[in-house]
Amino acid sequence: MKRFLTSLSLGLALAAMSAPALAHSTVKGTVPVSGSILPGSPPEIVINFNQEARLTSLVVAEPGKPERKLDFMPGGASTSFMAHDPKLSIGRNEIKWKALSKDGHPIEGTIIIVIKPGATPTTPPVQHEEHKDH
Ligand SMILES: [Cu+2]
Repeated sequence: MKRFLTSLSLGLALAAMSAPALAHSTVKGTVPVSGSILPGSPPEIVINFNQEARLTSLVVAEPGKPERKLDFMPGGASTSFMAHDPKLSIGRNEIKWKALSKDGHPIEGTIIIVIKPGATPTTPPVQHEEHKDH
């Protein structure tokens, strides 16, 4: 009986877990984390999704400059996208991304990264990760 109840609750747990899979893909995390203050432009920007998505646009708005497109990879569906050497400017950079969720809905978000020469790298305590500029 105990064994039956255990497998029943496991089944219910799995059913509960599979339900959100039909919802939008959401961002699981970015590197650097939005709100980071860094002494220089990071070597790359990584956006991780909880499930497959298709990144459709990645632009950066820098202080006093027109919006600039960033190249990213891969071009198809993935759970992780990377923009190599984004060459962020000193000041407040708004990295705006747009993607197509696995369920076909458009999703978007913004990552704020502040570049401040001489600053000690500061990341908000949203995520726990190893990240340092070399
Ligand atoms: Cu959706």
